[in-house]
Amino acid sequence: MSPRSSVPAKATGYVRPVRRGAASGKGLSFEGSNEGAGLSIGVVLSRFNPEIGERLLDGARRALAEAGVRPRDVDEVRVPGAFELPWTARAMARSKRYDAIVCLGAVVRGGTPHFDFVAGESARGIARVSEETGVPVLFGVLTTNTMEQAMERSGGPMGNRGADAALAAVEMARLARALRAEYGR
Ligand code: INI
Repeated sequence: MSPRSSVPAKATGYVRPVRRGAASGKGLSFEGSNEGAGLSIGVVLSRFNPEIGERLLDGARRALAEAGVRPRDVDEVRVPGAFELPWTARAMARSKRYDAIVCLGAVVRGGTPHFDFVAGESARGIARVSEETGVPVLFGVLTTNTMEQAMERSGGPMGNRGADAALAAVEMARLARALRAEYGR
């Protein structure tokens, strides 16, 4: 038996979906992979803070391509702000066209409580859509105190959260397929 792997999916090298154990259901182990070929991915981008959003989108596109997702299998939708991400992700999830959906945006704290409402509702709404529709919906929304922090996390020294969310979408899409194959819909 091959050793149990806890290695997360990475952009380099593919981690195959694993299913181990007896048909009795005991000892089964599942993990997604970063094999994007054949997956259909939806991307929703908040246009607010566009300079950050475009960097997140670039990262997501690149990560999906590196994972083997064909550009023609990636649909992109742009919305005014992060508050509109859940509604749009729900519409896309209900279409049943996508294995996973990636939400991208940047909510940067200003001097008012507006930040908390937008960031909180966006995060809660995205989680709810994922739970209710059964389609993995990934949270690639930066919530930062400053624009500088957002720049650092959108292709700067702290990486690119758009790319991270896209890669997580591929992994979750693969996991969802593996779990459906095992448990049914
Ligand atoms: N939307 C964002 O995506 N990021 C923000 O930082 C932001 N701020 O700070 O206000 C923001 N607001 C707009 C909001 O998402 C809605 O588009 C708007 O309230 C209309 O519903």
